[in-house]
Amino acid sequence: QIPARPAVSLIGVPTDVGAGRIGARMGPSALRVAGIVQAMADFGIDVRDCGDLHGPDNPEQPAVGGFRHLTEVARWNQLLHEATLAELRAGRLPLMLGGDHSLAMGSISAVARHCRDTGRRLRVLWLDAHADLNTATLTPSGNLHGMPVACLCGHGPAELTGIGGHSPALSPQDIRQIGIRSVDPGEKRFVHELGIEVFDMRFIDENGMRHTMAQALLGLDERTHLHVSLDVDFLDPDIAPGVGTTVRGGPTYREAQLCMEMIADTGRLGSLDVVELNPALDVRNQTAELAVDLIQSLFGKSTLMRTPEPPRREPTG
Ligand code: 6HN
Ligand code: MN
Ligand code: MN
Ligand code: MN
Repeated sequence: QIPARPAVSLIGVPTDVGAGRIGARMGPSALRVAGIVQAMADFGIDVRDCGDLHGPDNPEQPAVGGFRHLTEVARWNQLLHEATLAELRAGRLPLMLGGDHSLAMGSISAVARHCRDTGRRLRVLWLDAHADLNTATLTPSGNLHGMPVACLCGHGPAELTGIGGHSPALSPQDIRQIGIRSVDPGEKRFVHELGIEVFDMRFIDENGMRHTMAQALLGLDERTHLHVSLDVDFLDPDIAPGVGTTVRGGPTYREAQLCMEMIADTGRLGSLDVVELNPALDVRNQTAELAVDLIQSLFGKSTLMRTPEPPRREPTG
């Protein structure tokens, strides 16, 4: 079965108001410089670049009440929620060019809303070194890019949990986290309490990426909308240095490719965040280029003929 190719809309979200260090605001540009538009168009995807959203600047202030830049993060996410929803309603697959990972609150709340409106089931694959499940009391940093999963599950300030008018946007059961290897002490307890299914690096080491992805993708059907939230720090820092929060011991290039290919094979990909790329920390844009390479696999690029064109002939004899 060859999955159909959806039309894709790129939404640039040039912000780092949720991050601990600045630079991810340049992520959308670096991905465009790495050729993301052409890379998708080259193998037959109808791709449209919607340009960048325009939100508040980074005030670079300390945390207040456990959060840094709450007002700014909320504003960016309102804008992104509307932009994501508009593309979904137009029948297109939104691809968020981040930007720090706090933007997943806006994108995923819109995806969840669209799923409710259209009777679809949602599955979120959270590819990350971190669980991003902190709250105001658990966070060691106040940085909101460490909190999107908590906010989406209804644990956070109303400005963030209520984006799109429905809280919680997401049930912990809809989430699978893959590649996790850095979780703060209080956050660890909260992962357990919410019962989120986590495939951490030890699980991947012991079982391999193939078995890991088979487990994470269990139970999808034709009504499932699959959202992938790809934090670039998921990848091993040896291959992806252009990130603010690198953690050693991540998936290798081959493991990451297999992960993307197995997602592509489901044919259920409906939306995607690519976040936390920080070009100021990158080396000759290699992390952006790697991200584009992996995105191609996620959209069905494969070494052999698994793509719709040229038309396949039935084997004879
Ligand atoms: N990310 N757990 C740390 C914190 O500050 O909450 C790091 C979070 C990183 C978030 O990479 O998207
Ligand atoms: Mn502009
Ligand atoms: Mn991370
Ligand atoms: Mn993250």
